[in-house]
Amino acid sequence: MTVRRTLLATGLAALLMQIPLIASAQKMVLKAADVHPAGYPTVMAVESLGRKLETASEGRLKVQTYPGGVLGGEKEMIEQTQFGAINLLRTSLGPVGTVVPEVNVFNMPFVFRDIAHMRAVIDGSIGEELLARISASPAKLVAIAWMDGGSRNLYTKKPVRQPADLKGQKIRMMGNPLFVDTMNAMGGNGISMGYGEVFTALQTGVVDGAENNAPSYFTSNHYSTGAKYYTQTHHLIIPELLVVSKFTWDKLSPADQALMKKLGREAQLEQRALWDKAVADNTAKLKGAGVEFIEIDSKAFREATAPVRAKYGAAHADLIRRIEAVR
Ligand code: GTR
Repeated sequence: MTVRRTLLATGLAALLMQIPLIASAQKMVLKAADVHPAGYPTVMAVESLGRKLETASEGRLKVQTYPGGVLGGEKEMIEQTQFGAINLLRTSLGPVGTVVPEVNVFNMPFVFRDIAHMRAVIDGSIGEELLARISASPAKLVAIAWMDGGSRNLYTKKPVRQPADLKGQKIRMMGNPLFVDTMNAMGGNGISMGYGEVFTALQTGVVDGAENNAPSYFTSNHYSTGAKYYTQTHHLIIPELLVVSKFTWDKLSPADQALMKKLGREAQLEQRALWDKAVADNTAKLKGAGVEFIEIDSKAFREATAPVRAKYGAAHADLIRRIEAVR
């Protein structure tokens, strides 16, 4: 009896071991997209993930990166990822809020105390939970990692120190009504527009300003359009996301899926180191190019945006309390 059981168990174990072997025969070149140019921290972290994936899968799985928004704006890239034309996408969480509304909690103005708080949240159980919620949503995106997007600050052609200074100013925001509401509450007129259109819009005066972190502000050359007053509002601290198309994910064996998750987590930490360096480098370059960093107490902007947090946070009071409790 015991011998039979052992034999059976051994047979079963052998069979189970076969499954990943058969399924992992999948060969694929993953198309990875990003709006940022080559050399940007997110692009470099995904390239590194690609090299590791190729080695670990003995060449079966490769990543081909398409940086610089060559495959479209972020909104279009999210759509392409949803139906599998893009396999791996690094995107801001901002526009993802339009397809997975529950992540908008992370997109609310002043929801995180500072960058350290945001990092503690995304690295911990709440971060894991939100990744799982995105993956479980009907959006057809499997979220495997977070990345750092620093804090977003205003850049305008006239100096801004308080909400009243934004009166009548058209400020470009990312495509999600939450951000237009945020800018309107901050005192300006929020205009939703794709990242790739902002440079010309600033140049031609279609908008008077925009908002972003230092690496984006610098690499997009937006600072060279006359929008050279950079007010340190830190109004949005939005993490970035690495997602795999659900169509692609379902073709991967469980072992390959686990590998992707592991490498995603490593990319999250690698990107962070690259990010901190990019923020320091790009801040110095912006200052060198004549950008004026305006240091302010952002309290007035925080208070002005309370109705936005009330509107978008109402359904997530418990989650917000848990975010606040993270130290
Ligand atoms: C950047 C972010 C991009 C894109 C861009 C924007 O900070 O990394 O993914 O969302 O902002 O403002 O559109």
